[in-house]
Order: sequence, then C-alpha cells, then structure tokens
Amino acid sequence: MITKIILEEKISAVFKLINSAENIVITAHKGPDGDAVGSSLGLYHFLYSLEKKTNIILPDTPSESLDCLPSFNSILTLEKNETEAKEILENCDLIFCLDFNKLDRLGKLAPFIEALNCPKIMIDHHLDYDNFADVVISHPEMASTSELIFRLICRMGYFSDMNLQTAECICAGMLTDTGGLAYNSNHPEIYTIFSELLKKGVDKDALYRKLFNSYNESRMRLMGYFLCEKLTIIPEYQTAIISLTKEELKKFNYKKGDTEGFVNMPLSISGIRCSIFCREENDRIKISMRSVGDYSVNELAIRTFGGGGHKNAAGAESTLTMEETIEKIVSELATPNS
Ligand SMILES: [Mn+2]
Repeated sequence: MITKIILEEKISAVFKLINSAENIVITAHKGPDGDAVGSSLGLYHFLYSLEKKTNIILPDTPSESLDCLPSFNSILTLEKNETEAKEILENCDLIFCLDFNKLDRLGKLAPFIEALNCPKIMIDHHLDYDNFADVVISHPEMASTSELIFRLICRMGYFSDMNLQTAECICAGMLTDTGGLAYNSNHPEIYTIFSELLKKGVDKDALYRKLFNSYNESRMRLMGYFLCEKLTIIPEYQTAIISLTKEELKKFNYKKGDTEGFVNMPLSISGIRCSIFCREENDRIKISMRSVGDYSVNELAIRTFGGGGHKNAAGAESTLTMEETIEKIVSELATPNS
C-alpha cells in the first residue's frame, strides 16, 4: 500500500486541467539532472498515452548520460531551439513546472514562463517554494520529483495504463536523486514503488549501468585529478572542500555533466559529514554542497551565498573569486547551524 500523500483536491485539480488542455508544456530547472529529465520524460510519455500534445522545453541541455532515456531527443531547449520553443509556448494552454520551486531556477527561460497566461502546475520536492503556480504539489519529504509523478499518475487512476517508457523515466529520476539508492532513500515506500516499476518491465540494473557507468575516459582522468590533487580536508569541521577552475576543466576536455557526482565522493571518507565542490563556470562559481546526517547544507548555502536546496544536498552561486568563495565558506563553517 502506498500512502496518499498528495491532497485529493490537488489530484482532482490536475486531472481537470489535463483533461481540458490541448497543448501541454513541461519544463524543469536549468542544469537539468536525472530527476528533472526523468520526471519530465515520465510525465511526457504518460500525457502522450492520453493523446495529449505535449512538449518538454528546458532552459539548457541535459547531461549526455541521460540520453538513454526514451524520447530524450525530443526535448527542446531555449539554448538550442529558441524559435521553436517560443512558438510552442505561445500556443500552450497548460504548463507543468517540475523539480524546481522558484522561477529563477529556469534561468533565461524564466521570463517566458512567467509571462504565460495559462495555468501552471508545480510539482517539486525542494524546500520553501515561491507561490507562482496555480496548483502546487510540494513535498520536500520526498526523495525525488519523479516519485511524485508516479504517485500522481496512480492517484489519477492510471497505474494499470502506465507504459514501460513512463516507468523507465520515473525509475531513472528516483535512482539519480538518491545516488542509486545510496542516500535519501530510507522511506520504505520508495521500494514499493520500485517493485511496481520493475513489474512494468523496467530493467533497473541495465538502467543503473547506463546512468552511472557510461562516462568517457577524460571524465575518469578529471576525477583522478580532482581527488588526488584538489581534495582539501578540514578536520575540525569534518568537511571536504574541492575546487576546479575553468583552466583545469579545459585541460580534461570537460563536457557538461562530467563532474556530476563528484561532490558526493568525499562523503565516503569516514568521519566526513560535509562535502563542498566549487566549480568555475563562465563568470561565476557554482557551489554544490552535500552532507550526511543532521548537518544541514541547506542552511550553509543560504548563509554563504543565498542559495538553498535540501538538508543534505544544496547549492549556491558566487560571483567572488575562487579563493574568496572558499574563504567565505570556510569562515561560515565555524557558525553552527540552528
Ligand atoms: Mn529532484
């Protein structure tokens, strides 16, 4: 049995909106990860099975490791398909906002979505959402948005119609947002859902290999450099900090997605409770923060650079130099969380 965590009134509101819509758009956060893409494609395949004209429009291109997902190539991005994307948005009559809680998480796509007059449905699991949508399904206690998509489809009465493509994409999102069921995955119902997805025919083992073990040689060498040359441990705060500059990334032929998962690695050192990864991108420093146990990197992200996320996984951006960014983080590590 799966608990009915989404309110009944929200389920019926979404159901009604889907029924009366003809041109549906799904969008998700910039730098789309496995959960953003998995939940979008899962919902996309489901809506297609209802014969609803649906498009996925993302701010930018997802990492290549996700191209194993069915219909990955049908995803449009503002970055690469601007004219087509704008045309579709002009005609859309319902929009799903998945895996983000604030419009600015859409980057350059944000003003276009904000300007739309059609109803917006937000489905997400990040803390502290902005009230920009007409229907909000926000459950920070859930490990992934993909899991919420599964729950939504079931509650609307379509579980038995769920096709393999939908199941596969949901499975991918649930796997990637839990590091392959390594963290954020103590909720027993996650396994009930996995069991149902496997019964739909998903080859979880093959999907795992494609998602987590399909990297290129230069990524492996970059990882070696990252761990060997760049890892700094601050024992008094049980914290690891690692940085990579643009020049360093270039040396290893860095491609988008190549550093995905790096931030989690120092957490496998016994006694480390917090890992921080600073990566230079364009004119800023992207900061990823991960923790284990009670230490909240969400609070640290808010305190340092006004970022945010979840207790054990958060992010922020800095416009300071790399040195200044790290200095600021280290000085804030001394401040205990509330
Ligand atoms: Mn997510």
